[in-house]
Amino acid sequence: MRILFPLSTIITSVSALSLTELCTKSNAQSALPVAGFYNGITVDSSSVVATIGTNYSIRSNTFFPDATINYCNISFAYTHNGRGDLVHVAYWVPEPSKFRSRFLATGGGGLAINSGASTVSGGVSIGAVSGYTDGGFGNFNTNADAIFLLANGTVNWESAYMFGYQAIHEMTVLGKELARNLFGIKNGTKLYAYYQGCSEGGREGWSQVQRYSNELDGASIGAPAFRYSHQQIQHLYSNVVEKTLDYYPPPCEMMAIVNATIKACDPLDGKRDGVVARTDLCKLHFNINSTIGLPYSCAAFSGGRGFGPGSGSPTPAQNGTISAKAVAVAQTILNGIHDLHGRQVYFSYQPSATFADAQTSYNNATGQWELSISGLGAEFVTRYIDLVNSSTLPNLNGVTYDTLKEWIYHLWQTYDDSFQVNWPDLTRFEEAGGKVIHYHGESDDSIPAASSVRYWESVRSVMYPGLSYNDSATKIQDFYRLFLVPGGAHCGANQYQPNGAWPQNSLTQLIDWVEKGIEPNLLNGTVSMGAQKGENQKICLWPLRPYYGGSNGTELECVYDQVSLDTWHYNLDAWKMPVW
Ligand SMILES: *[C@@H]1O[C@H](CO)[C@@H](O)[C@H](O)[C@H]1NC(C)=O
Ligand SMILES: *[C@@H]1O[C@H](CO)[C@@H](O)[C@H](O)[C@H]1NC(C)=O
Ligand SMILES: *[C@@H]1O[C@H](CO)[C@@H](O)[C@H](O)[C@H]1NC(C)=O
Ligand SMILES: *[C@@H]1O[C@H](CO)[C@@H](O)[C@H](O)[C@H]1NC(C)=O
Ligand SMILES: *[C@@H]1O[C@H](CO)[C@@H](O)[C@H](O)[C@H]1NC(C)=O
Ligand SMILES: *[C@@H]1O[C@H](CO)[C@@H](O)[C@H](O)[C@H]1NC(C)=O
Ligand SMILES: *[C@@H]1O[C@H](CO)[C@@H](O)[C@H](O)[C@H]1NC(C)=O
Ligand SMILES: *[C@@H]1O[C@H](CO)[C@@H](O)[C@H](O)[C@H]1NC(C)=O
Ligand SMILES: *[C@@H]1O[C@H](CO)[C@@H](O)[C@H](O)[C@H]1NC(C)=O
Ligand SMILES: *[C@@H]1O[C@H](CO)[C@@H](O)[C@H](O)[C@H]1NC(C)=O
Ligand SMILES: *[C@@H]1O[C@H](CO)[C@@H](O)[C@H](O)[C@H]1NC(C)=O
Ligand SMILES: *[C@@H]1O[C@H](CO)[C@@H](O)[C@H](O)[C@H]1NC(C)=O
Ligand SMILES: [Ca+2]
Repeated sequence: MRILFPLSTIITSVSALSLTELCTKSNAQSALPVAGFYNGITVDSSSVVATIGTNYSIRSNTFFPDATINYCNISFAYTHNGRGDLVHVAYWVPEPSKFRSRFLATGGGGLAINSGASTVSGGVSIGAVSGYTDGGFGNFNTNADAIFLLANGTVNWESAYMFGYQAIHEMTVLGKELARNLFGIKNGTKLYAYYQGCSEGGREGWSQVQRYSNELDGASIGAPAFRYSHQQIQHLYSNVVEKTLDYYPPPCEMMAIVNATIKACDPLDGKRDGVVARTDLCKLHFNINSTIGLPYSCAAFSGGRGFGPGSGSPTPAQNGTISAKAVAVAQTILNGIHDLHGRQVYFSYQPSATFADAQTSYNNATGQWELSISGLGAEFVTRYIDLVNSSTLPNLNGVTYDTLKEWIYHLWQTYDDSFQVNWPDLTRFEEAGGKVIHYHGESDDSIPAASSVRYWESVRSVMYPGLSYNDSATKIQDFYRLFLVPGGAHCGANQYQPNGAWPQNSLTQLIDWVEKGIEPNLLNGTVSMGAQKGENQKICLWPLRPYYGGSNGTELECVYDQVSLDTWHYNLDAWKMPVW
């Protein structure tokens, strides 16, 4: 263990404090950032609340190993001078004896700006003061969309920028200072600062890395929703395909296509384990038409997702054989959005991902499956383009593939400097010594895995224009490493490929990289479900791809495969602007 504060008697006394002694309102108040610390922000010291939590149990958390922790939750409110708003932040502080001179910033998911206890608890388990924010949206449970409009037609821009990047930044800068003051960290003593988040939380992480070169020493970022405008409208594409092809597949039929895809593509990676570790080889060698005519069958569920138990409305038993129409829907979805001139607008999920966006709904009166418009996509048309207080689209009448392109363009231009977070030049962050571990489930059905590949590729080509592909791919690994997780779903392990490992302790690997210089050449994954639960598997560093060789297919090789790599790169020729 590192000796953190060998010279300071003050600090020795802080380390010797019990949690009870540390966790008082007055102690927390005296550790607040002083007036003027953050230009434009005034902290309300009377708002401080300090509460002890004991024996908090972290179990089956996607991003942190099991642990039991004690903490002090210190929260307070601040205002932006001249704005009259109120922003709440909360920090979980470890027991003084377990503090490792670390700070962890956390973000949210979906339209939430925080994940509450589920991520700050993990931060405490690695000895970090761990913070989250309410963005000034009212309270910790208010989502960003709830306050996005002041009235129909009037955007609350202050909150849009808070959600975009500002709130996480402020929470982090204030929290680092709180941690320094609480533990008496002197100028010159290192307080390591990290970020951890996935999906929207991943977008928020990149928003910090791209803008603030000295804020973080490292970020562990999963499946970021950072190419926001493209990403959100992409959720509507599957529905527009169904409408255009006039076929609304029973969900069981689409799931059967996915199952057949997984079965056929599983062995292409050299190991028959139910995991499609090489969706690129699947793209190259599997003809989805071969699923036409296969039988499918799903039982009725009183609350189902159409293809199995879930929380949806009742679904009937579904039986049949996979139709050419369903396969056409599936193939068109996998091809990605093209405009009416055939030019590519965006890309899609990898084969083996479920067709979550294509979910239809059952009409019990007619006995038909009908269009069910993706709630993830619809709100970006109503609230963020039309600026009306609604999260649902009544129908897709008149909507074509060109309409999707127009919607993306509108969102892109309107929110390029707030929600869209794909700035490709990370030179300042690199020069400041920052590190990023970026991972993405290869079978993600909500954010295409190719989205992360495209950004890594953008950073590589923008930052090292003079170097060859291989040289720049080597250079970028000095500070930014991408890993595709075989079989992984959206920000978690995949119940349809249960033998795939998930990198639950990627934050620990990031810390080892930052603090000890141990480079993550492989990400460390653990199987979290099924018969192989607990098994350890390594995950290859992009652009190398996994292949299981050896006499028995158990030896992981990370191989360079140009033909496979080419399938991940798209010419988005529908746009005149570069899409980073
Ligand atoms: C926490 O767990 C420990 C060990 O099991 C136990 O001794 C202690 O009483 C528990 N504390 C509380 C407040 O439950
Ligand atoms: C931390 O404390 C604040 C103030 O009491 C409370 O609003 C918040 O819910 C607490 N956070 C967690 C994750 O328990
Ligand atoms: C939007 O509608 C919700 C109820 O659905 C309401 O609580 C909220 O105040 C409305 N917001 C605006 C700006 O009209
Ligand atoms: C703390 O360190 C910074 C940067 O090294 C320096 O600019 C500043 O003057 C120092 N402050 C004090 C109080 O020593
Ligand atoms: C797909 O495979 C899963 C097992 O991974 C199974 O539970 C499910 O019933 C299958 N669904 C269909 C429609 O074949
Ligand atoms: C699949 O079948 C459709 C319809 O017959 C055809 O247009 C398409 O080219 C086929 N795809 C492949 C890859 O064979
Ligand atoms: C459809 O409606 C009938 C009659 O109300 C009911 O018995 C049946 O359970 C419903 N089925 C589904 C799938 O909702
Ligand atoms: C659908 O398949 C299930 C399971 O094999 C069976 O129990 C059910 O009777 C079938 N329903 C129809 C309408 O064929
Ligand atoms: C705002 O727009 C929503 C959605 O169109 C509508 O339901 C609501 O009535 C409008 N509110 C006002 C005050 O016009
Ligand atoms: C790039 O490196 C890989 C091995 O990592 C090698 O197979 C490939 O030939 C190299 N490409 C070029 C153009 O040198
Ligand atoms: C890798 O994960 C396993 C759990 O599967 C854990 O025991 C081990 O310490 C981890 N190794 C590293 C380097 O993080
Ligand atoms: C299978 O591969 C593993 C890992 O390389 C090796 O340890 C083991 O001896 C191999 N088993 C057989 C039967 O070849
Ligand atoms: Ca496999």
